[in-house]
Amino acid sequence: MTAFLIIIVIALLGITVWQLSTIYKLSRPANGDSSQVANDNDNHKQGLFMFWFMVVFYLGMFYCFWEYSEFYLPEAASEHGSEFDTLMFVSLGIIIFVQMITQGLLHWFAYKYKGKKGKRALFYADNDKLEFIWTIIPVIVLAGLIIYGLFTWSAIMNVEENEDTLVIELYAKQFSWNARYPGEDGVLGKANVRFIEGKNILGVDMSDPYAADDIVTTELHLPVNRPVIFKMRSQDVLHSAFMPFFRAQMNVVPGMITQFGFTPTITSEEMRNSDYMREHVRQVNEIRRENSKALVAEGEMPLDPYEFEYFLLCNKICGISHYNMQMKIIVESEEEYEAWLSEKKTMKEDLGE
Ligand SMILES: [Cu+2]
Repeated sequence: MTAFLIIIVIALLGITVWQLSTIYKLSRPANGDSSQVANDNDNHKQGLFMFWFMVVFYLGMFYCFWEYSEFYLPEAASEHGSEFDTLMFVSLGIIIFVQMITQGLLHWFAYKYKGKKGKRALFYADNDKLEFIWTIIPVIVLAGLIIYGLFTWSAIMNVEENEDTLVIELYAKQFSWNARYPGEDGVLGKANVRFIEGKNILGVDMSDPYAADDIVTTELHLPVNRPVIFKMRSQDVLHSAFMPFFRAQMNVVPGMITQFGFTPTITSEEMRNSDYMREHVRQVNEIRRENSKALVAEGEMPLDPYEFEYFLLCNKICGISHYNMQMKIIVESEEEYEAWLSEKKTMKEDLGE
C-alpha cells in the first residue's frame, strides 16, 4: 500500500512539473527561439549528447565486465570445455573490437559533423576502393569465425564410441531427471513410452535381453577421465540437459533420441577444493548466515550451509516447476564409481521379473 501511494505521489509530482513547464513556455514572449527548426545551439547540444552517450556507454560496459567478472564460470570441468571457452572469447573479442570502432565513429561523427548555419554536406557519390575494403574485411573475418566455429563444433559433437566409452541414458520428464546405466553388458535395452507401467517409469522394453541388467538412478555418477555419451529421451515436452561446468547442453525432445558426449576431467571433490569454488561458497554462506539471522528472529529454522555439487539442470522453460528440475552429478574415481553402481539394483531385480 505504501509503495502504491509513493508511486502516485511521484506520478502527481511529474505531472505538476510538466504542467509548470508548459505554462512557463506559453508565458514566454514569442521570439526567434520558438522556431521548430534546429539552430546552431540545438545542434551543438545534440552533438555533445551523442558524444557523451558513447563515453558513458563504454565506461559502463567495461565497468560491468570488471565488476561482474566474478560470475564467470571457472575453468571447464570437461576435455572439450577449453575449446568451447576459447571460441566464445575470440568471438566476443572480435565483436567488442568491431563495435567499438563502428559505434565510436557513429557517435564521434554525429558530434564532429553536427549541423551549422551555412555548412553544407559534401557531395560524395561513391568510392570503389572504400566499398571493397569494408566488404572484404567482414567477409574474411566472418568466414574465418564460421569455419573456426564449425571445426570446434564437429570436434565437440563427433565423439567416437569405443569400448571405453560409457553410454548413459538421460531421461527427462516434468519435472525430474533419471539416468539409466547399461549394466554389465554395456548396452542399453530398448525403451518406449508405451512400456511405461508401474515401477517401469522409463518405459524400458523388458523383452529386450539387453534391458535386464540396466540400472535406473536418480543421481548421475561419472568416472573421471572416461568419455561418456548421453542418449537423451523426453517423456512429455521439450527439455534441455544443461551442465554448465562441463560446457554441455543439448535439447531433449519427445519422440527422438538426442546425444551429447564429453570427458569429465575434474572430480566433484577437486572442484569443491579449488580456490574459485572455496571463495564462491564462502560468499554464498555469508549471505545465508545473514538471512538466517532474520529467520531465527522469526522463530524459524536457520538455512543449511551450502556445499558445492555439480548439477544437471533443465534449460527449457518446460512448466511450472521447471526451475527445480535438476539432478546431482558426482564426478569421482573409477573405483568409487564402480562401488556406487554395484550397490544399485538392476531393472530385473527391481521389477521382480
Ligand atoms: Cu524441463
